[in-house]
Parts: sequence; structure tokens; C-alpha cells
Amino acid sequence: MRESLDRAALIQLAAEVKATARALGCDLVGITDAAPFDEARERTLAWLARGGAAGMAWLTAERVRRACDPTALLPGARSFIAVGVGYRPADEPRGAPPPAAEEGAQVARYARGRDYHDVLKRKLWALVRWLEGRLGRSVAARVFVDDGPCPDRAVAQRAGLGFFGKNTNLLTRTHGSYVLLGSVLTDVPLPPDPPAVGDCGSCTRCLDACPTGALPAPYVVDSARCISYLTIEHRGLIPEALRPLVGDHLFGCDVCQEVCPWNRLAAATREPAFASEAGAGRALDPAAVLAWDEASYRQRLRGSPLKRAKHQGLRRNAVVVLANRGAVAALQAAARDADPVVRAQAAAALGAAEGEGKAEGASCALLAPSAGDGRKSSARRQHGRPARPPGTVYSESRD
Ligand code: B12
Ligand code: SF4
Ligand code: SF4
Repeated sequence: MRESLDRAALIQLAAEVKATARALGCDLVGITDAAPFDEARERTLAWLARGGAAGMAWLTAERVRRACDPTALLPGARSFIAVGVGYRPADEPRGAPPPAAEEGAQVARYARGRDYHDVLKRKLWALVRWLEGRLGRSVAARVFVDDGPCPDRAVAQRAGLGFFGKNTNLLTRTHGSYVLLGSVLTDVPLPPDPPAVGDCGSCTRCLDACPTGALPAPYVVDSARCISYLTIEHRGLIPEALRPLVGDHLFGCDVCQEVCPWNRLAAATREPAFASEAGAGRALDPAAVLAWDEASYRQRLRGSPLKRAKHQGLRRNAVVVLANRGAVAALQAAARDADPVVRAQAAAALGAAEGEGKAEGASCALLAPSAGDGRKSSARRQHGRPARPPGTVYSESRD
């Protein structure tokens, strides 16, 4: 039997839920109801219809419709408890530049420590257990952190955590966009918070800075061009037209967040599991990554989100970085690798170099300036212009 708490008791319960979530290490907590997310559904369906999801075949229209209807996810659902955990690295001052090439190839900030899915889910299940203890009954609940059918950003916005930035990330007043999101959907009718309001005003820094032109319009990501997609989700070859624009990014990309004025104010993470020492760190030597066999990859990346790219994908990314650094000898060796994708990515880079070299009368265009010395500005000049990559589709199911 469900308890019937009056409004005052529910307000008190919501305050205790928030205090408990904060004590569990959540920096931001808010509550929203279980009404459908109509605007998120329509925007996401339109984005899917335009091919915005590229090769993420698991992101289907059917999944989006279900995700945006909370009572389809949990019969009897009444409210979401939305949380955000800040991840701006504590070992970097605000606005610090990305790691220099000598330090290694770049790892996106969210992925430097331990896998945030595990970290946030542990906190959220602990919150569910606390709620059950507090109410003295079992609670119907589902926990969502990224990989579930749930519009994480729309839930967080409606629960008051932050507003949508033009780079599509949720911007919060305390942690900027460097915040990872999760939620508990439950049958407890907690009183909702007001949705967050705010906007980017006339700023377009992220659109202007994106190295590949993957933000063709405010609030729209073209995944097929996005370095985050290409280095994490995409399987197979990174299209040769985009390869130089990937620059020194080994895993993920933060450029559209680095330039965001809201991140100048972002508080540093207080989550020990997100510290660089807890995981892969800020940067990895691309030659070492290329040399990893399956066993060393597993051992080095235990509990790390970098495993999302898989052994093959990370080694392919290492080839791309080495190509962009002009490491011809490493590419020549990689062109004889046992892995067909690694081999083909290296051969494509060497082939492109030879082609460009012929056109320019040089012996090898890979000896041209490396990433970080002006390549980004040339990429910016090309913003929105390079040809779309071929629509290679590789499917992979998520939860
Ligand atoms: C697929 C996916 C990707 C794809 C597509 C990205 C995208 N922008 O859609 C790729 C692989 C490219 C990607 C990249 C990244 N991702 Co990602 N990704 C997801 C995932 C799994 C689904 C997102 C999705 O459905 N996209 C489709 C779009 C159309 O929908 P949406 O972003 O969910 O929400 C839109 C609607 O809600 C809509 N909307 C609804 N109402 C309204 C009202 C108004 C007025 C407006 C303007 C908009 C609006 O606007 C939102 C933004 O476009 C979510 C987790 C999840 N389950 O939600 C994480 C998630 C969005 N990713 C996350 C992160 C951290 C990243 C990266 C920063 C990682 C990195 N450093 O490399 C990059 C950022 C790239 C970027 N600029 O977006 C975080 C974002 C946290 C935050 N603060 O926003 C999430 C929420 C995971 C999590 N639980 O923390 N990601
Ligand atoms: S700046 Fe990077 S993460 Fe942002 S949209 Fe462009 S390629 Fe994707
Ligand atoms: S860089 Fe500017 S436009 Fe982009 S998300 Fe930040 S405030 Fe908005």
C-alpha cells in the first residue's frame, strides 16, 4: 500500500532527498514531474530524420518516443530526481589550455578518471535505498545515466539544473557545462522544482570554434562531423576529409566547452573518482596506445570510459593523431598492422599524404605543420565546408 503524505510532508521529503543526494556527492539536485518531454521528443525526432545521429543505430525513433514518455519507462512514475556531478578537473586551473603534444594526445575531461556511469549509478541507487528506508516501503524506481532510454538533458533542464547552450550541452550556473547528468525515475510524487531559465544571448563562440563544423546551427550537433562521435562511437575508418581536423584528440573533444564563457566560472570537481590519477589521465602517448595489445588495453583501462571506443577504435584514433603529427615511420609500421581498421587508417593517411605531396611537389605532406600550430585555424576557415563523410553505419546497441 502506498503512503499518503500531505503536501507539507512531501515538501519536507523533497528537502531531505536533496540533502541526501548532496551528501552522496551530487553537486546539483532538482526534481521534476513525470509528464512527457514533448519538445525534446520533437527536436530529437527531427534531428534523427536529418541524419544527426550518424552511425549510432541504437538511437532510434522508437527509443526516443519511449524515452520521452516517463510512464512508458516506469508504470506509475510520478517524479524524476535529477542530479549533476561536476567534472572540471581539479588539477587544471580554469581556462587551462589542452595538454601540449609532448604530454600526449588529448583525453576529454569527462573521461580522465573512472567511468561516470558507474560513479553516478552507485550514488543514485544509494539514494533509492535511502528513500526506501525513509518511507519504510519498497519504491518503484529506475536509474538513468547516459546509457538508458532517457533524455538526460531535458530532464535536468526541467528539474532546474541548467539551460540548453548552443553547443547543446546543459549549462549550469555553478559548474558550467562540465557536469555529468543522471536521474532516478520513481513512483514517489515529489513536488517539482521550477525549470531552469537562461540562454546564450548573442554568443556564438562554440559554433565558431568547432574544428570540424559539427555545430551547423545553434542547438544542433551533426554527429557525423563531431570529433566526440568520431573518436568514441564511430566504428571503422575515420573519413579522410575529417582526419586532419581531428587534430590531437585521442578520445572525445572539449573544444566547444573550452571556449564557453560559462566554463570560466565552473567549480572544480569534488569527486575523487574523476581525478586524472583514478583513470587514463589528461593525455596518453599515441605511440604507446598503438602498441597496446588486447591484454594491456584491458589492464590499462580497467574502469575507464575510454573502453567505449574499444581496443580497435582507440588504436585507430592513435593512428589518426600520429598522422596529424606527421609521424611517417609509425604510420608505415601501422600500415602493416594485423588489425584491418588500423592498417587501413594508416594506409589512407599515407595515401593522402602521397597525393597531396604529388600535388604540392613535396615528398610527403605528412611532414606539413602538425596539430596545434595553426591547423585549428585552418579548420575554422573551413567551418561547415568540408564534404560530409560517407555514411558508414556501424550499429551497437545500448541499454
Ligand atoms: C548521443 C549522445 C552524444 C552524441 C550526440 C550529441 C548530441 N548533442 O546530441 C555525441 C557522440 C556526438 C555526443 C558527444 C558528447 N557528449 Co554525449 N550524449 C549522448 C546521449 C547518449 C544522447 C543524447 C541525445 O539523445 N541527443 C539527441 C539530441 C537532439 O537530444 P538531447 O541532446 O538529449 O537533448 C536536446 C533536447 O532536449 C533539446 N531541447 C528540449 N527542449 C528544448 C528547449 C529549448 C528551448 C532548446 C533550445 C532545446 C530543447 O535540446 C537538447 C540539446 O539539443 C546523452 C545521454 C542521454 N541519454 O541523454 C549524452 C550526453 C548528452 N553527452 C554528454 C557529454 C558529456 C558529451 C561530450 C561533452 C563528451 C566529450 N567531451 O567528448 C560530447 C559533447 C558534444 C556536443 N557538443 O554535444 C553529457 C552532457 C552533459 C551536459 N552537461 O550536457 C550527456 C547528457 C551524458 C550524461 N548523462 O551526462 N553525445
Ligand atoms: S567542438 Fe568538438 S565536441 Fe563540440 S561539436 Fe565540435 S567536434 Fe563535437
Ligand atoms: S560558447 Fe556561447 S553560445 Fe556556446 S554554449 Fe557557451 S554561451 Fe552558449
